[in-house]
Amino acid sequence: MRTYYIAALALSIVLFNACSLSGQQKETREVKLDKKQHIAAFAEGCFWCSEHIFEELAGVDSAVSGYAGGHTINPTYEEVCSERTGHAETILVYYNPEIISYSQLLDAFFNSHDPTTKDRQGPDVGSSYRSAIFYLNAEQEKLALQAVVKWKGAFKDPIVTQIAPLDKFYRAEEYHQNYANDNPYNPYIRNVSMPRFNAFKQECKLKMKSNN
Ligand code: MHO
Repeated sequence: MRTYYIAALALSIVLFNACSLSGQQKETREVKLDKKQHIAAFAEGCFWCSEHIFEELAGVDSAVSGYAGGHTINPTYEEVCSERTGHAETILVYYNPEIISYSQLLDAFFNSHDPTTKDRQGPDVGSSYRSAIFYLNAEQEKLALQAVVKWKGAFKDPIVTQIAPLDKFYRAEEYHQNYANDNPYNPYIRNVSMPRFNAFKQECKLKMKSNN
């Protein structure tokens, strides 16, 4: 009886550990930031739009939609939309500095949204849609502050962009990745994202992938 009890206890410990481990692995969407890679993090409203815009720039290897700047762990899209987690819809931009510099990415950032509307971008309202530059190091912080000075004359109202260190970045759910390309007939993509994308392509002087 005693042997049976010990065996049952051992089995339940093994099962408990296996379950909690797989749960953790499945649930964590925090992106480990590789110091060897060149990465920028920007929030400028809906990430469906910003991911699409930045991926169009020559020198950008990829952009990932996710959440940054909040205070909860592993937020879901619904939690972020509730405006109770403090996160902003953010993209991580992986870029090649031999083709595009961080300063040029900052130019693309200020050229692709309205940084003067607090907690709002176009039709989307709430702090999850705020304008923010999440810097990864002191050099990026310095360049971001310089970019605000450079761009302030371009807008009628003061720039309200938050400039803060990137603490954690959580990858958004997979259906949010490449959303604009995968859902061209979605009314939001047609009526909000595409006009924003086309205006950016027209105004931005940087080299685009499709113009190569
Ligand atoms: N208001 C839009 C925003 C999408 S975006 C990913 C929507 O709910 O469809 O925040």
